[in-house]
Amino acid sequence: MAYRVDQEYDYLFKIVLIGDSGVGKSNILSRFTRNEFCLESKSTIGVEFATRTLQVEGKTVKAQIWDTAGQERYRAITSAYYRGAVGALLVYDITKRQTFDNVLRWLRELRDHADSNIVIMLAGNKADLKHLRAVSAEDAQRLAEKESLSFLETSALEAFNVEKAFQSILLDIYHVISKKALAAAEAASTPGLPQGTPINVNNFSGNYGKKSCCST
Ligand SMILES: Nc1nc2c(ncn2[C@@H]2O[C@H](COP(=O)(O)OP(=O)(O)O)[C@@H](O)[C@H]2O)c(=O)[nH]1
Ligand SMILES: [Mg+2]
Repeated sequence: MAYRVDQEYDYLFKIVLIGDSGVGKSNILSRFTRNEFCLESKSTIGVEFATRTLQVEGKTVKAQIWDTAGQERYRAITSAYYRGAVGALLVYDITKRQTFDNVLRWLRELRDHADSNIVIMLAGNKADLKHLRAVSAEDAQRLAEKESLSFLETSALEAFNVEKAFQSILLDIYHVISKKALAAAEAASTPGLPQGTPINVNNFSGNYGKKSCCST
């Protein structure tokens, strides 16, 4: 979803949160949109999405961030969740190796269901739990480079890099959108079709209905 409207905001961008259950997706969302954190483990905070409006390169951008209601536990995220998404924050827990190993599965899911131009950021959450670290930042960085993702470690608890992660996704989306808009404007300003060599149609008059290449 990347509508351009006139009043409260210039752009509305849909971003989806994905990753294994328990990695901190709902708390990343509540930290970013309400500056709240909840230590209790709740499977869902009960919102479908939350929004926050901010400035990106002088434009007012409304980020509409979608959270799973715990469906990731049953591998039952529907394609509606991904529909129209222009960005994704793929979260794992730096203290749980399995959640990092599953990143590739989540990428496959994104490639199957989301737009091919979607901007993806990998986030290693719970960076405050350094003594329990099970995934090095180097391993994650290497994976991110291989898969062409951006990467940050975050802590929803300490409000570390959460803002930066979303700012970075929104900026990348904005660049993708403006590049597309520019290409469309250029195409629209080019009058007619590209010039070619004139051909004399009479030379082809006997060829209608005939195959132009070798079979039979
Ligand atoms: N230490 C720490 N705990 C976190 C952090 N983010 C989330 N949690 C905790 O991890 C658990 C799961 O978080 P939640 O947001 O529900 O994860 P979700 O299933 O991915 O939505 C909760 O107990 C949170 O309090 C973090 O950055 N640091
Ligand atoms: Mg959740």
